[in-house]
Amino acid sequence: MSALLLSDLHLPIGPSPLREGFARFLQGPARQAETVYILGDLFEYWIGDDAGLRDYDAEVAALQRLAQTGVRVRYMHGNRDFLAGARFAAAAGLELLPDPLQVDLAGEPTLLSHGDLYCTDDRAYLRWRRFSRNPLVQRLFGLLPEGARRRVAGTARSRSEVDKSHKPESIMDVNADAVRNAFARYGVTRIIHGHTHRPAEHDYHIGGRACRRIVLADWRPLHMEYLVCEAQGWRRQTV
Ligand code: LP5
Ligand code: MN
Repeated sequence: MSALLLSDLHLPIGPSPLREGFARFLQGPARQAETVYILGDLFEYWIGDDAGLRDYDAEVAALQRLAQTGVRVRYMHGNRDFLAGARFAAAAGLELLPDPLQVDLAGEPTLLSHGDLYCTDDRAYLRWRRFSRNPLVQRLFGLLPEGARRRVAGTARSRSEVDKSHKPESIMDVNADAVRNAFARYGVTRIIHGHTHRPAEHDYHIGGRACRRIVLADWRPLHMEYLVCEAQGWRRQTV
């Protein structure tokens, strides 16, 4: 049996080829898998389960239908949808995961992560991450009316796009030492992550072990890709 992994779909609210593609994925290849891992940034942004469950009711229902077929759905937060909570997990029939998560994937010790944790050169982002993941900040944000939360999310999205346009590309990728430290700390031979939107494979030699970092592809209307991991190996597949 196989595990399918995907991330960074950034599904928008409203009609989109990306949402159609995800629906095809859930009704098709996902049903042949043992486990589906969604490694963050499934949604454009998530401002709370109250709004999110309405904004993405079709995806939540389709995930629940997939879970009811016996496929295990496991979900890791990204930097856009870290507010997806217990109500979302219950409605979608999925399990929320810590980041990172060590798993045995088709017989290989593997570390799964959204990937932003390894972007340690991006100090401004790490400051934002610390602030936005602060439980008190999240609790205060959750007390705002939905409209105010949407405005804050819109401001954060706009500010992010502006800030990214001024940053050197290099600092928005993972830091090599952070990656090497993760391989050594967890004793895995494979890391799979998203976030950077730089799909590729990177080979390392750490502690006498051949290691590989596989970066998942962000979804574009003309290229909607997921990873298949099975006993025979791994491959990239498109919907
Ligand atoms: O997201 P992306 O791919 O464009 O860029 C990311 C980093 N940016 C972010 C910010 C998100 O896009 C914001 C949307 C999430 C909304 C969730 C709800 C709001 C919760 C509020 C508090 C609980 O993650 C970007 C990285 C890039 O990846 C590459 O790694 O560089 O990081 C930045 O650009 C950091 C910016 O410098 C700061 C951006 C946020 C500024 C917030 C101002 C709004 C005031 C909020 C007050 C509550
Ligand atoms: Mn991301």
